[in-house]
Amino acid sequence: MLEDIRWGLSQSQKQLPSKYFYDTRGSELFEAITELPEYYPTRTETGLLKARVSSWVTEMAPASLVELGAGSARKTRILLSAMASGTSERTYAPVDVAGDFLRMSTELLRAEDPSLDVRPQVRDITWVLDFVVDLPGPVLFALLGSTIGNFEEKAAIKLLSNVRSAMEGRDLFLLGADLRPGEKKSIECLEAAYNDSQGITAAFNLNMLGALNRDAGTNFDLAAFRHKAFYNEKAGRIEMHLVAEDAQEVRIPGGGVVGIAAGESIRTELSCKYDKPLLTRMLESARLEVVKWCTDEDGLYAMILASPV
Ligand code: AVJ
Repeated sequence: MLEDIRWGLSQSQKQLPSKYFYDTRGSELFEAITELPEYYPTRTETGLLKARVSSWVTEMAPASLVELGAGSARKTRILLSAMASGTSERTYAPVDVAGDFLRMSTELLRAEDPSLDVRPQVRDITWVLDFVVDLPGPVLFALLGSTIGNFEEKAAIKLLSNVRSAMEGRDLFLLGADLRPGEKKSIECLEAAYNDSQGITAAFNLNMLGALNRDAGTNFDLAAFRHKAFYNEKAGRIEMHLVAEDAQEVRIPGGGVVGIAAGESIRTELSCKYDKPLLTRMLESARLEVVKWCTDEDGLYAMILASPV
């Protein structure tokens, strides 16, 4: 963690890894974001899962579901019930860095359905998925919520390749991806999703500094930073920043003091947006092939099912 902070704050565009958003408070704030009127991705994806994807899953009849970045696993229930109509014994392996949150949702799922074999994996989703060898197949891998958007293209392809390496012939990969502005989707709609009127996204963004102060021993002054989020059209991504209102000095335990100038920002998140050619190309680079594709009627969001090449 200290190494990440030290490295990130020494870059010309200061940055911090977005995985540090998700302490318990951060995970709760993210849950609140998913229910905001401006934040369309969650409800759009949920709609697509129910209307389109569940029939794909039923057809495939997977025995196991590996969910990368499972969070509260709320949308997972749609996939699990689609699986149930195909097989009687189901295994669910949620993978997430947010350990407490993962344990909580695991308990809930076990209580709801004692026949479900839940095998939580507390780890970074970019790590090797070596636990998959023990799961009954076929395995459905899922990366929902446009979590892939947090990775720049090269890293995203690496993540996809990592999933691909864990896959066998009949396994499938389900990807949810937020789309770029287009004919029907405006930049305003996209930017509003990251600048909600209740300030929940701002609180989520600032919470990272609180988490770092507590867990890494830094001394960021939370009151001195302001939330900023905008669409970078050239790069095809939303960027979230924390802008220093005035000059700051931040102590990094064992790493000295870093100066932040008035008006300077720390980038806390990239949320990359896609279109079909881009996603197809990225999947192909990871030796995955698109077998199904769908979007909502407003062209906001896409779901893709891919198989190993
Ligand atoms: C969980 C990475 C998909 O990029 O939309 C929501 C995180 N950040 N609001 C996203 C997020 C600000 C979210 N992802």
